[in-house]
Amino acid sequence: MRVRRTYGRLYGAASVALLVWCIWDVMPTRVTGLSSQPSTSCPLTIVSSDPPDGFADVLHVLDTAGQPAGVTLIHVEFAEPVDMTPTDVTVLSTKPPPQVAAVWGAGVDWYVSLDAPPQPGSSTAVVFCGGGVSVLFHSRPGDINLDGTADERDAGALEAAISSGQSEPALHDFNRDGAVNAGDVDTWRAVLEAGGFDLNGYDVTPNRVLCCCSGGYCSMHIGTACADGGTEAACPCTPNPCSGNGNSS
Ligand SMILES: [Ca+2]
Ligand SMILES: [Ca+2]
Repeated sequence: MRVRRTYGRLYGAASVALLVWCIWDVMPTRVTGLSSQPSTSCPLTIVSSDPPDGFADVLHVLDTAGQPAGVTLIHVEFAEPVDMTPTDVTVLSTKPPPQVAAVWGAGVDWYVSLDAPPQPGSSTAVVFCGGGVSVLFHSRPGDINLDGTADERDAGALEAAISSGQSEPALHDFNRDGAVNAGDVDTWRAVLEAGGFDLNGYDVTPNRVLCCCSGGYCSMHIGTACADGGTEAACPCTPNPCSGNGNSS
């Protein structure tokens, strides 16, 4: 991932020293998604994303053709133009994660496509800069009112959204057919009766991207705490925040 810099014009003979500085500084800044690699700190800031950070996908896990459905395309707007490749992007999930299928874009606008939707009930993060910045989203099928349980209250919330004219396809098009109507309630009930919801007890909010120190090395996790005795460190993992903190090997 290389951060582009823009420089102003150089003025007069006294600019020689400034020119030398510019040539030095225009060298690409390498910031990778790999943990524990010597690098600079993360220079990126995410201005916005689609889905937005924290988004919960509550729709059916299958599309109208019966194929797995969910978030497979993430658009990120950075504050500063960058260049990147798929190796600069990491996907973390609380269940076996999808893989990065492609990364494309230019300037501040970049897209990441996944090879499959995140698994139902999982929380997933698309991570840049070794954990420095990320977009976190959740799969919570059926939990229309986002209270952590799929039950009759969700059918009521869906019906209320439709009857009030307050429905939004991203939040209420449960059967993913492009329209929000009674068919979504029918599909929701059919899935419930078939025992298709398996997310009771999941919470939408607590998972986050963690940078964890173990044996002097930093690795990224998603969850509520570091696993396997690791201790939480400040993200990103590059440069390694774990050396010299008592965990160094
Ligand atoms: Ca609910
Ligand atoms: Ca629909």
